[in-house]
Amino acid sequence: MRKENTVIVVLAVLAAVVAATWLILVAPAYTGNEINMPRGVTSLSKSHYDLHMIVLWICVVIGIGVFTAMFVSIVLHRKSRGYEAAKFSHSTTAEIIWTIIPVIILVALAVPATTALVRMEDASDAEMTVKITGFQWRWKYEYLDHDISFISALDTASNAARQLGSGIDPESVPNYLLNVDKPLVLPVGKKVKFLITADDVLHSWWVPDLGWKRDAIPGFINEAWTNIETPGTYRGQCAELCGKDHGFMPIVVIALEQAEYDAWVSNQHADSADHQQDIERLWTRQELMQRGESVYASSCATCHQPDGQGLIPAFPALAGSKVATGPVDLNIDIVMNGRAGTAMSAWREKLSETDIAAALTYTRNAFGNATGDVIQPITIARIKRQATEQGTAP
Ligand SMILES: [Cu+2]
Repeated sequence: MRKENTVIVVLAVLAAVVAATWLILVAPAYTGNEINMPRGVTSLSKSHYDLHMIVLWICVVIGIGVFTAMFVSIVLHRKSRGYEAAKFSHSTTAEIIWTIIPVIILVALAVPATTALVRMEDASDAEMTVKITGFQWRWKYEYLDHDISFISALDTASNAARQLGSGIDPESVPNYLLNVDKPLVLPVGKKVKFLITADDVLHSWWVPDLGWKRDAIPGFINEAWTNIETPGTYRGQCAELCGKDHGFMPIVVIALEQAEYDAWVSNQHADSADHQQDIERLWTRQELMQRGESVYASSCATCHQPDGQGLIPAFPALAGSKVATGPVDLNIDIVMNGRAGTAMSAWREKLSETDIAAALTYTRNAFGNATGDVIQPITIARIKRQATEQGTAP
């Protein structure tokens, strides 16, 4: 090769290497946006990251090789320099080489990839289990070993800012749309098994720092596991288009050291004793109206609208509605079990007994509805228990 040609080849290879390295390693530092996948905080996420980097660098090397060969051929062997196109139609040697080399690369990559997949699926020997249920549009977490269960929904600040015409600048809300009222709390250094399902439509539980996502499918239980190595707060969201508020069901995981986690568990048990007392005591109408107003704002107003006028025809008005001013039993049934064929979903598992009672009392006495009814949490608890005992609970 002439000296001038060698220089062109070397320059082309150098340019390709610099471009690839800049894109992968340097650009994110300038743009402030990580364009690569996160390394995460679990052994799974780290092994996925390493696997991803190996594949990426192999692709980079292949890309540099192919593009260098292509551009060098185009530049050096161009027609204006007197080159004539070759006339051969095929080359058995070349075909064997370009089949065998990719096969070797693919087989070599399949080994670590399969190992990672097998490890991901192995939830055996877990030290604790959390059942995750997706609802439109919130998550329910049940700690099967601790008798703790709660619903986790979009935080109030994000929820207020997302409403059309709220006048709140989303930029002013910390972790806008990535924050919840009650995060999933887990201990670090423990293998935690997840049983993931859904109660209405398909959802998908996804926290990038844990290194995987898993579909939540009604009538089906998917398994996954994690073992978080670093304490911290990790955010994610539902990753399956699940209806109109799909973008508003974030996930927050807080990983605590074992001692702090144990303290959190005791706190939860104390809270649940309080909840039980809340259900059993008799509430005044004013207390229920007050609580009902905030339950309505966070859970009902998106569809039925803050003024109770609804969005006809999909979401009927509650102001003056036959249901909200008619027989109490029917109203309770619709709120708890939903209404087939309409957008009204069942709230029995999505809200506590106290919140359902408060929301019902509120909607039957607000927006000009003046039934004077007071629905006690204990009534809702009794109906729920009866449905479970009779096996009529959906
Ligand atoms: Cu979802």
